[in-house]
Amino acid sequence: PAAIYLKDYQEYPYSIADLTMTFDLGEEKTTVHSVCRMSSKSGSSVPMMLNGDASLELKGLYVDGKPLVEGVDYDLSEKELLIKSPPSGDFVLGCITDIEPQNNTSLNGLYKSDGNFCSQCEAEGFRCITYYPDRPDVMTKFTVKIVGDKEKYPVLLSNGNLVAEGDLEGGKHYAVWVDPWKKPAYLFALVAGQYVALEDKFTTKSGRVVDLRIYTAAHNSHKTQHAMDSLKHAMKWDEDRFRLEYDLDLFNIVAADDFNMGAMENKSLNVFNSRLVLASPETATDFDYNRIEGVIGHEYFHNWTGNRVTCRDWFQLSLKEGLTVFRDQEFSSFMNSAPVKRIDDVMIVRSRQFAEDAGPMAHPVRPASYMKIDNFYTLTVYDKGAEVIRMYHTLLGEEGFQKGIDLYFERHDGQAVTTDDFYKAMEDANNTSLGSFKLWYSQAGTPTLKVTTEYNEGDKTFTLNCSQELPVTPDMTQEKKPQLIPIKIGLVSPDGKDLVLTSVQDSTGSETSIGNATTYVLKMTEMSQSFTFKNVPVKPTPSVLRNFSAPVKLEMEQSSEELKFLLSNDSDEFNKWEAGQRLITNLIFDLLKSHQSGQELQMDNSVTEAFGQVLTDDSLDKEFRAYAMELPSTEELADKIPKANPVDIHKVRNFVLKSLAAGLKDKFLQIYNANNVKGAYKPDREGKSRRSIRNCALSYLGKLADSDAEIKALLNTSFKEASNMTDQMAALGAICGNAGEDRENALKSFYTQWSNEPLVMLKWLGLQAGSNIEGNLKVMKELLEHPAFDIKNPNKVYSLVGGFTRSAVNFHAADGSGYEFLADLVIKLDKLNPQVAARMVGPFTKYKKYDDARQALMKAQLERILATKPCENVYEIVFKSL
Ligand code: BAL
Ligand code: ZN
Repeated sequence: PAAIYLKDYQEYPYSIADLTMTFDLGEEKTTVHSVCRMSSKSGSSVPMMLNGDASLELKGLYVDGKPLVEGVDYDLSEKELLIKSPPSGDFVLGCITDIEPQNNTSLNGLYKSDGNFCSQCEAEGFRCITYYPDRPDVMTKFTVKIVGDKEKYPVLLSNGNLVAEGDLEGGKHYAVWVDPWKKPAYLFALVAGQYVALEDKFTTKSGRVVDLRIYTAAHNSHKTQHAMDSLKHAMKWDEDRFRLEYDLDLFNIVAADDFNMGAMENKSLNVFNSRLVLASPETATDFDYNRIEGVIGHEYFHNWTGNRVTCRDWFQLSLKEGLTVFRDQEFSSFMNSAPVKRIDDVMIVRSRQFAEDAGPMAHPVRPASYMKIDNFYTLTVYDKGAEVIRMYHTLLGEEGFQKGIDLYFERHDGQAVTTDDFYKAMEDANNTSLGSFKLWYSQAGTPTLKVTTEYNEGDKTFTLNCSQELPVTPDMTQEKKPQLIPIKIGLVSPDGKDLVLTSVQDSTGSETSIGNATTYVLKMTEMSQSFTFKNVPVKPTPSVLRNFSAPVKLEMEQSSEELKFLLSNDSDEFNKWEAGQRLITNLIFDLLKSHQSGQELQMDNSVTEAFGQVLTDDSLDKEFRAYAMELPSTEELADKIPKANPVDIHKVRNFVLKSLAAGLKDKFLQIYNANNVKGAYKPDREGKSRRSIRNCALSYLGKLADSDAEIKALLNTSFKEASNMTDQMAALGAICGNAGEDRENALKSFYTQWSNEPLVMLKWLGLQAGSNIEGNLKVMKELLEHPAFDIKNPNKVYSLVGGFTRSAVNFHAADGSGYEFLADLVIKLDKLNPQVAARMVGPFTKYKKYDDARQALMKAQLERILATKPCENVYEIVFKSL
């Protein structure tokens, strides 16, 4: 496949006044008749290219009622249809295609899930339905008529408003939907099948009454209340924080069991992967409840950031995704603990996005080229993109940021635009120049920010010497320019309080008066730059990059004493947590050296003591304390060192976990007991915080179960008595850390209890797949054949196969058996579902991070996959990796 380049963008030469589609849904074939009223933008006839997948069967093509002849009027190839000389004025283009949704295992375009029809068109699924200019800058008003069997498909849904419905001969019925808002094809949706709806209403601040409906299969109808509550909270929050109101009288959500993505923001008809919409206390964890709230918000927020203003081309994907992720993060922070949410988001960026940025698929937030856009729904476009939006916010403040947002909508409502347009709106609204900030969009790779500090006792000044290093990435050979990095900083005095900052001078000589704040944002614009704070009465401990003010790797020497000091005193909760992370990371790397040189491991008791203090500090939120006790993942640790041996890292990390568990056993027991409250489950903050620290304690205690009968008994009781899925999974996870009879029994009993709940089975599969018990590959092979697994269902693949790749011990087994297992599955998936197969190749792309032996083994599997001539999605990733 050939690469597509941003620099080659050209406007589509035709505009479409409206599109009328009729879907005749059938069991053998579905017929799609589309009629576009079109006109040439230039007033002259130029060839017209329509996208169309090879799976389409073209049954008719006509212009102004006159059939077109292949070879004469148009040429048809694998991926496109070219009409050679369309009329130069207004005309009507009609197209009839037959498709087979029932055989569509790619879940792209129109397909069937659990007997129902369902669609997914982002990014390029519409071309699997009909021939059409399937690109986001071609926008039009859709009218959709759906005809189907009334008994099999009683519910017929599409975008916009239902304007007509009725019965037809032969047991059929129809519905006609009109969407008054123009939209690109990727936002089209169609759903037809057997559903029941939870109904509610929301009145917008200007008085519009919106009907809200969440559709599910009847047996899941009791699991939609949380999604409905989340939707209403999101609608209200968007009005309060962004002043954005919903613009139709109807908002529908449908849950689909087979879905490649998490969810999709089709105009007024969001389709959700059922795992991100269905929840009950018995079957969903606090984590699930939070995810559902965040994703419901995310898709709803797209109505403005994505639908009302969309992307000009797919290179601009982060225009809508980065911004909408930022919005959903802010929503979740508002609904829950803001510091914990920030920590959560940073953990994802650091453990996964940084790795992507350092690998063969590294690309800027606005990529310059791609082969398959499906491969660019990445952590970089989404999560680094959200960090870029957050930096605007940090630099401009809430008020300045909102002014920029207002101007963006004022200028671009109803348009398909670029990240440059967004940038310009932010600058213009604030009457400022953001200079080299724009480079965050076009330069890939994670900058390293190096900081050294000096305190001058005589002058009472404190200086930070900063330098940034921008790594070479495969996408860009020329030297990178310095990016504007906002560095949020505080100086903590020896008494633990933040010092008041009065003024700062940077190395270019300019001095800024700060006005007595205790936190300040330095704007670093050069490769090297120093900043000197004046009137600093005592030598402070610097707290740098507060709230993770830029997505960079901070390199700054701070002693264990300084880190312990920040862990107990930093007023910035993110940096308080961060101090603990740095402290424990340093310890793990010291121990790793000992381990690799054959020495016995020895825990640093002062670290245990420092963690014990945070754990028991009642002035802190319980959930925050649980997060502070969490160690950096093996993945994140591996990312920090060259030629990493993941199995060694896992062993050392596990040693530290066990040592903390042993050293703090009494405290963990006391916390577990104090928070082991019986009573009805509520997904509120108080309940979530309590369960969070209870289950953190349980998880640590689980590390002692193999040698402590009392703890073993506690785990089993905890599992048996659990009255909600959060506690049940926590107990099962703790029990499953150790091989043996208890583990076997608990897994069996869990399966018996939940085998009829596919979403709970995902947890059962994922837990076993991620196990670090040696030799678990045998279990994986059995699970592949287990009735709870189905290779055609993306969720099951993500749980089982994705889960396995997170097992340091088994995926990275020294004999390469884990790698071979993954490659076998990728080859199988490649024939069924290219998008899912491409996601599963991901772990191989990081092979250069590992030791030589593992590199060779992983590379051999990549070569093996390539030799099977995989689909374009898989090909792009494998080819770029090699
Ligand atoms: N637009 C694809 C799914 C999402 O990011 O909302
Ligand atoms: Zn999105």
